[in-house]
Amino acid sequence: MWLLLADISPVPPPAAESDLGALLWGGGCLLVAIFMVWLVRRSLRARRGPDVTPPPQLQKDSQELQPRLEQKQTENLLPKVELPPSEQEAKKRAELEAARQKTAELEAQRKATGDAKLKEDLEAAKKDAYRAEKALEVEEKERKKREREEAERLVEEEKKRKIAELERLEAEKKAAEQRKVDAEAGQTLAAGLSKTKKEGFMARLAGLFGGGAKPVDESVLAELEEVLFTADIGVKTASALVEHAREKAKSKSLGSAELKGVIREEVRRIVTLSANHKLGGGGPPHVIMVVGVNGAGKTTTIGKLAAKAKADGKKVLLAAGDTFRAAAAEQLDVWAERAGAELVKGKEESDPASVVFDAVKKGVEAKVDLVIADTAGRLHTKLNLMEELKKVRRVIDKALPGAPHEVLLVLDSTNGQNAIMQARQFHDAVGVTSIALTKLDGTAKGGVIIGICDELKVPVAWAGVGEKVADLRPFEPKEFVEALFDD
Ligand SMILES: Nc1nc2c(ncn2[C@@H]2O[C@H](COP(=O)(O)OP(=O)(O)OP(=O)(O)O)[C@@H](O)[C@H]2O)c(=O)[nH]1
Ligand SMILES: [Mg+2]
Repeated sequence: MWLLLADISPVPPPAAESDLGALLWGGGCLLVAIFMVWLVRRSLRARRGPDVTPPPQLQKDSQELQPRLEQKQTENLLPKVELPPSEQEAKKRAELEAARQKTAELEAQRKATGDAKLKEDLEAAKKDAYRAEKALEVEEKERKKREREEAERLVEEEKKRKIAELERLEAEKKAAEQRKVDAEAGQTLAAGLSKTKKEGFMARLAGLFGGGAKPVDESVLAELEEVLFTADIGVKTASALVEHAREKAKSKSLGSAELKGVIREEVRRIVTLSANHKLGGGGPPHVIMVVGVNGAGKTTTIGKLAAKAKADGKKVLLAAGDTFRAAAAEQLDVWAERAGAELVKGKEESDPASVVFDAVKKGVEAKVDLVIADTAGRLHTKLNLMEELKKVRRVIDKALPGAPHEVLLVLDSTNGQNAIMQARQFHDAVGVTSIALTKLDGTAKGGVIIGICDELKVPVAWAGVGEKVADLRPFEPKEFVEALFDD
């Protein structure tokens, strides 16, 4: 150190022989050293920032305060619960009031009479009042504890409710996704029409169109007429198609392949009617009344539509308006459960109109998006089916003015031309707005679609191509024409 200071000191050390000078020089160096150490410590502290360590007593206080602070914070989050005082608390309060009253009376007596003997009684009464006060405090504390427990229980209950709600929403989302997957996994319209194409009139037309460049003369047109008249498209539509082909052949010479193009184009024009596949648009709720003869596939179609609407995230309610068969409501119940829809049903043989009325009312109240009403296909009383259906329609309008927004007629395509006849009857009675043609998968009579569209000008909205939920396809004219005419 000595050597170091000697090195850095700007003043050379005094001569060794001067003791006083050496002492002064040493002291000066020491002061410089102390000053430098102080400077270094100061700059270090400045870099570390101020020392904020609280004094020990303060530390202890804050440790004790922490849990109380946390408790206070949780208490602030708890709902306010006020319980009535227990019997015991009420008793203690009455005792305290009595003791206080007695004290006040004795004090007043003593003041008025100056009776020194009352002093002892007064002391005893004050003690009683003090004891009663303490006992009441214990009871009040108990009540506060119970209130806190109740508040905690309510919070816990709310938490559980929210978790259950989240789980329910999650399950519903999953079910909807599953339904969407199922809906997309069904048979295509082309697969459903394969019998019509391979075995029906289309197979015979294919033979006719396969003549290549051979000109379309009267014999070809006669053959076309014969095929179309025996197809299930109805006489009127068949005649119109032949007439159209004849006109075309007159104006310019046609080859067989061109004849196919002419018929294809005319069929496309006939079946292109605007249909609603949204299962919505009216209301809310959008109300669909489903009609059709027994066995046509009404209930099955309703189940499939409900599953579709649910997959689109809609809230759906089904009305079991076929009250004439106990099994009908049960069947719809199964479909409702499968689709995740609500069901309103009445007693067997109860008035179908009243069941449907209740269902529409309930749909409005419950703010559902879609109500689909099933109806009977046959009545085993003397009642007239069409009159009964008209009544149901009127009643729906009473329950929700402007409803039903759709009257969907379900037709069994295996009935061929009979289906066209049925369609006309239902249309006259209840004003059909769209058609679901079922069982296309099991028949070669798919051409009936052309006849229905042509004669009624009512769009075929849905095509049933199998029994599974997914086997109901929105009927697309372009897809239909391609399925029938394209190789
Ligand atoms: N293959 C096939 N079968 C179908 C289709 N649609 C319905 N079905 C079947 O047709 C039968 C009758 O269907 P339902 O839905 O009970 O007919 P409904 O019109 O309600 O009959 P009722 O209640 O008696 O008036 C059932 O066995 C269905 O599975 C379809 O598109 N393809
Ligand atoms: Mg049914």
